[in-house]
Amino acid sequence: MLDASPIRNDWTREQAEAIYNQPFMDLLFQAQTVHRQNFDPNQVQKSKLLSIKTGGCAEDCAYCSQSARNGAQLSASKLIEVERVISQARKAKEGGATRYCMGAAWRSPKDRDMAALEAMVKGVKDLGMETCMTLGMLDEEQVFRLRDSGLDYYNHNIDTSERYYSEIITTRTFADRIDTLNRVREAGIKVCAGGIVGMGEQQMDRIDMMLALATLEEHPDSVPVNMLIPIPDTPLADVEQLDPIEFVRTVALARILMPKTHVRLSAGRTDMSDEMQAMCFFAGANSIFVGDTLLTADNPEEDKDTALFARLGISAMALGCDGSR
Ligand code: SAM
Ligand code: DTB
Ligand code: SF4
Repeated sequence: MLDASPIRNDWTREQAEAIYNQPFMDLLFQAQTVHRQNFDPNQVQKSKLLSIKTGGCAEDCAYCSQSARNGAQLSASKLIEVERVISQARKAKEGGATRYCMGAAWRSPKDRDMAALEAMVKGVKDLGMETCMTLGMLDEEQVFRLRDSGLDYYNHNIDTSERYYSEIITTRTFADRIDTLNRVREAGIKVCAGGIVGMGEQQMDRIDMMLALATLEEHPDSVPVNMLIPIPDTPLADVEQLDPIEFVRTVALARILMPKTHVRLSAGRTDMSDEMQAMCFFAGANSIFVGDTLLTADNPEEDKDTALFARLGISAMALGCDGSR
């Protein structure tokens, strides 16, 4: 087994492969050891998502219910009102969420939307919550405007390996994604970047995706690991289901390569047993999305997560306790 190591941005493919492919018990033990060196293993952070603009997206992401180019029958909405966002955020806070993530089905925001987006960030921040947005690609001015209105985190996923990227999305490149991530980080907004597994990729793609994140100039503050939710009428609707152990290996690799990062067990929990989720927490996941809807897809009901936390003796991470970086 490789030694638990300090923060490194120079991981090699060989090292990542060796970590990923070691016997499962050794991998879990290493991941849990790194986890305990950096976090309270019995605390999990709760974020809540809200879709502020749904459907009709110009991009062709093969997994997504919101692409206008996919066959999924989701009608396009307009950007929702600022007041509605703030009242939903208030409810999420009452339910124990500390971070509020607002997502829009855009390739990138239009300048005419910026004032409303800024007001959303300010309003949610005034509730005492951490703010996060995911709006697609951003130019420098948009990054500065969001930062100046108080945006704490920006979510922008690389989704898969550079090699597999063009099989999944053709309307933008892997490099476009990295450009936005660099702009966000350079402006001082914390980066949330992860991806999806179970899209028919090879093991090497899962390893390379985590390697790409772990060799960015700085590790992302949060890495969401999504299990594909197959959406009817999208190109990935019938993709073969991934072995769950491969998913856990991917979570463990994220934890070991990026010791101080919040690894979020994101989409796909509805189809995971309590035991599978417990294994992901043991492998170093320490954040989830709560509430019965993600952006458009189902997520476990609040009661189910409360029962899961009680079963496992897990408590919700308080605001500020996750600021370990
Ligand atoms: N349009 C923006 C963008 O793509 O950056 C923000 C919203 S987009 C829906 C946010 C992320 O959700 C995607 O990058 C992808 O990782 C994840 N996602 C979307 N559909 C998914 C699905 N069916 N299963 C798992 N994850 C999904
Ligand atoms: C992320 O990595 N997962 C979240 C969040 N970032 C925006 C989104 C999951 C979306 C799942 C499919 C849906 O709800 O449409
Ligand atoms: Fe649009 Fe984002 Fe869905 Fe891609 S993932 S189609 S960019 S909403």
